[in-house]
Amino acid sequence: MPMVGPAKPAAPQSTAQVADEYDGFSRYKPSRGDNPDGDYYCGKLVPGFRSLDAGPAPFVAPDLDKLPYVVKDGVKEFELVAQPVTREFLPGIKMNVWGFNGSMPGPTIEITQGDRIRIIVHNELPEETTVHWHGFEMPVQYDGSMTLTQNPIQPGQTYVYEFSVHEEGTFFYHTHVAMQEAFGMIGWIIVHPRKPHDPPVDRDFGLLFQNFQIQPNQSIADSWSMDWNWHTINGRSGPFATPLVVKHGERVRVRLMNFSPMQHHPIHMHGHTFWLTAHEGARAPKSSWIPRNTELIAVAQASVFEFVANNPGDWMFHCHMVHHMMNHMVRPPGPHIRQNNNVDAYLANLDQRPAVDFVHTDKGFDTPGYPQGMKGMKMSEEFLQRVWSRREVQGMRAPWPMSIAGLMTALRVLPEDLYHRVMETDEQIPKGAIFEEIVNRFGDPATYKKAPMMGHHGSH
Ligand SMILES: [Cu+2]
Repeated sequence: MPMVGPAKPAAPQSTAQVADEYDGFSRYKPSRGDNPDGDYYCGKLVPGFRSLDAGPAPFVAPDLDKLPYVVKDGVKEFELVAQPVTREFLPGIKMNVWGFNGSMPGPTIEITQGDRIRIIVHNELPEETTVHWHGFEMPVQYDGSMTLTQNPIQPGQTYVYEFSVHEEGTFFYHTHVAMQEAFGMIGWIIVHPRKPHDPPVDRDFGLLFQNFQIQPNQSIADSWSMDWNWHTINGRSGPFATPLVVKHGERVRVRLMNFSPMQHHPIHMHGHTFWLTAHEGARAPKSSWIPRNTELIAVAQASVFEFVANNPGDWMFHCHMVHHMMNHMVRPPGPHIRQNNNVDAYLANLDQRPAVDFVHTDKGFDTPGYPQGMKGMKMSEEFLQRVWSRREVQGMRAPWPMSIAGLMTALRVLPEDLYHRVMETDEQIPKGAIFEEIVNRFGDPATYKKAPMMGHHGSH
């Protein structure tokens, strides 16, 4: 018998009004639950508001489109075009990468367990390719492993893949040519279960993490590189990666996937504890779920977690590697120690090397290698206008774009009325207004200091 979510309790207006609903756990306030072996500990089986009968919540990968299909003879037929594409990592910063159907990552394929799918792949690359359907248990001839299982698809040629999907879970498609993978040729394949998972979630998000090495003034990745200086989530870098916006009290699923060439990502979410419910291949039995706030995702792995959004606010959601929290990093040119000293005399007289003068007056050099004089990310008027142009960021604190870069985004947990203002109206919301209202209701307004109104651009 399908389980139905409980009647929705009235949304509280402050922490003081919130009661426990589930053995010490509340969907409306930070809480833990009383028994680590209980069903509701850290919200483990607290259902969303969506009924199971409504089917799975639609999958949302911010900043990516879905691939349309037509049904022919009971088969869902998709068309993928492998091609060079331009992707705007940050406003005005367009990179020449490779992807599918004009997008990097490619558009999302969203299907249901039991579907039979046909994917017609056109190769518009200047070289051979194949497409692999990562994780599927299919007839080997459609596996897309270059030369091992099929002849390469030549430039200008088409190849048809067709198979039935008996699995459910988080999958992806990607080229099976290594250097093409480093150029970004990847896309989601989400397979919803025939019988929706219990407990039901209200939201189902996907974040796909990638790295690229792109030298200054270049727009093409160096796929030979062992180092990485550009980082994208669903093909955009923070603060251009669009935040996840949910309603206070909802049950939320997030699927994380790492398609970086060589680096893993410890992904950390602030303000909540989540349950790891699945990895790339399948749902995990509930007895094996693990509560965490940081999850390490290795290359080509996916992790799926669920949580109850019981803590209102704008929360950081990011890779914790320090070099993955910035962008377009380059080694600053020029001397690091002998600042303002010319080394010509030293080099011209190597026999009688003049003594090296390590005397410095800049306190910064007391700590080797720091500060490095890294140039801050340039945020022009146009850049900030684009960042603020999306409804998902309305009412955030004015300087938020300064703190979210590279593999960083935000999770916004908004009480229903504030969610309505941000996501469902075209109201002009002043910068910081939504955040301040959350502090007023759930925080400590007496000690809150508003942000300096930097970056007021455009109408907001
Ligand atoms: Cu990382």
